[in-house]
Amino acid sequence: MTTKTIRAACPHDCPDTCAMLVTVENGVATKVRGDPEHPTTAGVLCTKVARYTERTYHADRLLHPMRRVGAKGEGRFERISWEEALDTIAARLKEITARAPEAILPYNYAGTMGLVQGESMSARFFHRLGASRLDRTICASAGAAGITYTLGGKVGMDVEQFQDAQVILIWGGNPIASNVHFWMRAQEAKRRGAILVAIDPYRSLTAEKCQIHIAPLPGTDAALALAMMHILIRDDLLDHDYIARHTLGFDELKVRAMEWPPQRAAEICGVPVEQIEQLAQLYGGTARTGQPVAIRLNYGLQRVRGGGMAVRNISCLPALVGAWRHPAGGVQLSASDSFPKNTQALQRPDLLPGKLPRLVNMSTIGDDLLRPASPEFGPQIEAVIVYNANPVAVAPESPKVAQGFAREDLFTVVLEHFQTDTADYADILLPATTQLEHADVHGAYGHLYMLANNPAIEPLGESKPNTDIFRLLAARMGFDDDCFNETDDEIAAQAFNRADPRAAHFDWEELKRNGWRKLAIANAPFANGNFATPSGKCEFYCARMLAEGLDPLPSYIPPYESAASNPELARRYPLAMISPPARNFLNSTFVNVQSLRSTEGEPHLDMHPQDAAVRGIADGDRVRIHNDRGAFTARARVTDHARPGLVVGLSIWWKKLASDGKNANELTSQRLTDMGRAPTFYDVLVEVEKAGREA
Ligand SMILES: Nc1nc2c(c(=O)[nH]1)N[C@H]1C(S)=C(S)[C@@H](COP(=O)(O)OP(=O)(O)OC[C@H]3O[C@@H](n4cnc5c(=O)[nH]c(N)nc54)[C@H](O)[C@@H]3O)O[C@H]1N2
Ligand SMILES: Nc1nc2c(c(=O)[nH]1)N[C@H]1C(S)=C(S)[C@@H](COP(=O)(O)OP(=O)(O)OC[C@H]3O[C@@H](n4cnc5c(=O)[nH]c(N)nc54)[C@H](O)[C@@H]3O)O[C@H]1N2
Ligand code: SF4
Ligand SMILES: [Mo]
Repeated sequence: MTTKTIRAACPHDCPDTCAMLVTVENGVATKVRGDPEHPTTAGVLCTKVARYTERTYHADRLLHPMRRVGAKGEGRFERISWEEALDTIAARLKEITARAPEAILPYNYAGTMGLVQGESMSARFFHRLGASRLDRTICASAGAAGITYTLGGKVGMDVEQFQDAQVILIWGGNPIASNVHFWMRAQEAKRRGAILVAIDPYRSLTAEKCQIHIAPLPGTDAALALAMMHILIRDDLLDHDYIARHTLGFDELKVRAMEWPPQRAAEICGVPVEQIEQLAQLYGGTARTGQPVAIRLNYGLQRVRGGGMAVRNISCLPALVGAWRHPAGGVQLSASDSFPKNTQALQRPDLLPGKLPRLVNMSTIGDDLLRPASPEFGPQIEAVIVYNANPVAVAPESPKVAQGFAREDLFTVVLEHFQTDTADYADILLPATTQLEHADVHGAYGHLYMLANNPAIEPLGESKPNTDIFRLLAARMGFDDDCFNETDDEIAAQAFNRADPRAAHFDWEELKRNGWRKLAIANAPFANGNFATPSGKCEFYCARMLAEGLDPLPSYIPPYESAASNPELARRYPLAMISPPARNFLNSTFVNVQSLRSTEGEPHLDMHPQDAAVRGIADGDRVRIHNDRGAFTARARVTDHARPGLVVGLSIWWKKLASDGKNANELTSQRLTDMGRAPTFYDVLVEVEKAGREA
């Protein structure tokens, strides 16, 4: 028997991007484990990816190309050859391209975060084709815009410093479920005496384990941050020297913050005013004593109308108290802009035609698939090529998304591991390899290491890496540019820009051997300012925002759907619904892995005892959750983990694995955020009623 250990990287859309070791026995991957030597992974994988071999060798893996034989959405397919599949696709794309290349749309997100299988050959292909460009907004673009206006990019604290913080605000995130290697640091900080504060409308697994939990109504965090600024200024808990040297617009900010006495925010957020006072005193008072105060900001709070502004307001706080002076102080939302990715080499935007093709927002795919041709929109979408994504389950206002994909005249190709809700609508379904079967190179958004993923096993069945599939399609389309012949290895070797000092030591051969290498980035990156904003300062006042029609100062933008902002709607639908990640799923990935689905059980809806009582709902009842956009059913869990006025449906379920064939996105809306054109998944009003007799 031959046994070997392969260095790999977890491909999932998770901040932790773990370094993995794969045990391969006689060509079969038998075990994956976390690399004990990698500082952030520390030998630990989450429960989901510890089961990666179960997923890879799952009996339902797609192993050969297929053609749809049933109705769209029905999920009936028959096996065809690669030749036939590729010829069919190329013929259809050629025919459309001859008339209107923009009628073709790629649809992908972060099913894999790999820089090669994620978006390299595919981007080259669609650029060369002149297809519509996809605006990739479904997750993070509101917060990205907010933090970029303020700090200059998605940059901030290093996760490896958090254990030395004295106060950690865990704001809009549930790291026990979604960022466990940060949580390990936060727990260490707690052992060393730190106070952990969760700011989350829901008493999540994480909030339960923090000393302090503040539960604002969804979409109101910007007001909370403004009141914190008010108190910091009122009580002079400020670092005047840091403000004078490294920030822009403090005088204007002061005027704005004075409009936000804590009482005003308390009413908007639905929290006691004392909690806001306590929070600001803890944060500012601790910083005052010279100790590090840190904020782990996460994307949960920016899935609402004012999400970009909320992130911006919170990103201003560290500069006010001089927290950036310390390596364990500041804020981290995402580390992704710390990586000098060589997008030019990977994706070859120079292949785009002279006139830039239109942008189609992935967060409004429902409406856009149903839109006819028009001078504003351009041609109707005639073909969608889906890879690394499952829009029928994850995109907002799912009834419209499904209706769009059900269009008889739409040509849909899906590259997948499994027959997902989206795959059911494919005309041609292509089997893709998993991380164990292909090569890739990774950055991360929650740490500062570059990682290599070496293939551990041969592709299962006839599956192929995304790159191969697009190479083959490029050849059939007659694209003869050299870049379509590059191997995955050659692509990976160009992933990071070595002219940038942060990645000057990037060496693909070395990375493949050793698995991971940290970027060269100073601790306490903003101790002396040097923000990547136009002014080089933390911009409390942001001229670019004014130029783009936004308030240049921190402000509060209320949710679209709340009792305060839309009382008429709230009379019919009085409860706010959020649908954040379930611990055992990763977005909609892993929902079909039996052991993980069994742990989650079935779709649940957490609701407060008061809200349940007035509706005659008891714990364990089946309930129907509905609004004007749609309805789905779930099993009620009556619990004070949900604050009054809030219901929580942990997500993202495969629709077809729920008893009613639906999930929380039946009710979410396609309205977009204040900045970044992002979806508002957690800006939703609903009503809940007891469902009919047990199914
Ligand atoms: N296990 C698991 N891990 C994951 C994922 C997963 O699906 N499952 N998804 C991955 C992805 S794609 C991402 S983007 C990341 C981060 O994904 P996020 O969406 O940030 O998810 P969480 O970290 O779970 O944090 C969400 C928390 O924000 C809270 N929240 C909701 N609305 C508000 C609000 O208005 N204000 C505040 N303060 N809090 C609010 C929710 O109650 C929840 O506890 O996680 C990644 N990791
Ligand atoms: N209601 C609600 N909706 C949400 C959210 C929420 O919190 N609530 N969260 C939102 C967020 S933050 C995000 S990021 C999106 C995520 O949405 P998506 O990016 O669509 O994520 P997944 O649902 O995990 O689907 C990824 C798919 O890619 C496939 N895949 C993985 N690797 C490969 C590969 O190498 N090749 C190919 N061809 N396929 C591969 C997987 O099998 C999986 O089916 O969902 C959003 N939707
Ligand atoms: S999903 Fe996140 S925590 Fe789990 S193994 Fe992957 S990177 Fe690590
Ligand atoms: Mo995400």
